[in-house]
Amino acid sequence: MQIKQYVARDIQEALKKVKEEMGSEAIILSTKKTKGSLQGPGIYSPSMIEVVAAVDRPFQSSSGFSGWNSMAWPAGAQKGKEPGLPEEELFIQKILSAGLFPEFVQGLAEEIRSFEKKSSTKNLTEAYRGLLNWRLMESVEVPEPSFNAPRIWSFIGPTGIGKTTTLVKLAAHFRLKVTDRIALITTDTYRIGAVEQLKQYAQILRLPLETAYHPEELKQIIERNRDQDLLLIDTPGRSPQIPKSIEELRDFLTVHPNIENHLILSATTKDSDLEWIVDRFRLIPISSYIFTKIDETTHYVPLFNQLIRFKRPLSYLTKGQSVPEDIEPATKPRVAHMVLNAIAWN
Ligand SMILES: Nc1nc2c(ncn2[C@@H]2O[C@H](COP(=O)(O)OP(=O)(O)O)[C@@H](O)[C@H]2O)c(=O)[nH]1
Ligand SMILES: [Mg+2]
Repeated sequence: MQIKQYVARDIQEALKKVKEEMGSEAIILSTKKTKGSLQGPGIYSPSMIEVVAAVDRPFQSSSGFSGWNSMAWPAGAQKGKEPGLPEEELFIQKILSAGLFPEFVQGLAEEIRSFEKKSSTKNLTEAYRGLLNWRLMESVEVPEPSFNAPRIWSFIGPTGIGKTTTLVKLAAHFRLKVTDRIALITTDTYRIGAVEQLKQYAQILRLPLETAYHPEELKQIIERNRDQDLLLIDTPGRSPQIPKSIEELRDFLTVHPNIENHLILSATTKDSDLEWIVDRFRLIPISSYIFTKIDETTHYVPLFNQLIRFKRPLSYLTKGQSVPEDIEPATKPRVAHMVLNAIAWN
């Protein structure tokens, strides 16, 4: 087994170095954050991340076998005690390869390494999985169940991710179960047929639909409908590539202080794009996330990572095209279960 210590500005950069030099089968033995310090007048050395990684074969190191931290060497993996890696390291390796947000894994790895092994703990992996489940649940925020009228909800995100369908599912749900004082509003006047699509649903649900072409019009519509319990605002898909289009949307959605903007993320969106979408849409005040199309994949880790990167409650999950049934309120156990099931345990 070969071991090496890597020092980098952040965990992503450290893991990239490990992967480049040791390959993707490398395992992380320890991670540590060093404190930033003042090195002299005006010279500040920022805090760094130290990662000690190991791989079960020789590798070509560009900088040699530089001072690794002997404290990081897990007992069961010491020379002469090979071949098996300790159960905790195997577990950590699995959650790392699942792509969970590095800072989340880092905290969990520290906890797992210091996990007190009691004689009553028969199955360590199960115990670690329980701990992971617990930490996943803790990381997910869900909205408080309250219905203080009037609620004004908007649905925002790129095109084709399920904004209109989600709005209609919620309109139908609340219309059937809670109140008929609901009004639909659309600002999606860009796409041919978008208003028509919503008009048909509004007719079926016997709900009023109003169209706002300008922010000022939206403000007036909201004022006019202040006696309703729920106002649902559909918006056009905005491209994260065109910041101006998101700014235009912000002009609409800041006309009233009570508008709660739901950022919709689709489970079918590529990992790197999700990150970028969230970063761009943060220009608008986001109250909560909604995850759509969870029926089309089981690759949920990237979605979960967004909950950790930009902390906001997750309000709903949608799981198909049927209105109104393919929607459910998000719960902590449900999300933890989705992520646990998305990890390749074997
Ligand atoms: N499989 C699946 N399809 C969905 C879901 N939500 C929406 N869709 C479909 O995705 C497509 C785009 O939906 P739409 O609501 O028009 O997206 P918008 O452009 O964001 O308003 C439609 O064909 C919907 O039926 C979902 O949860 N699962
Ligand atoms: Mg739409």
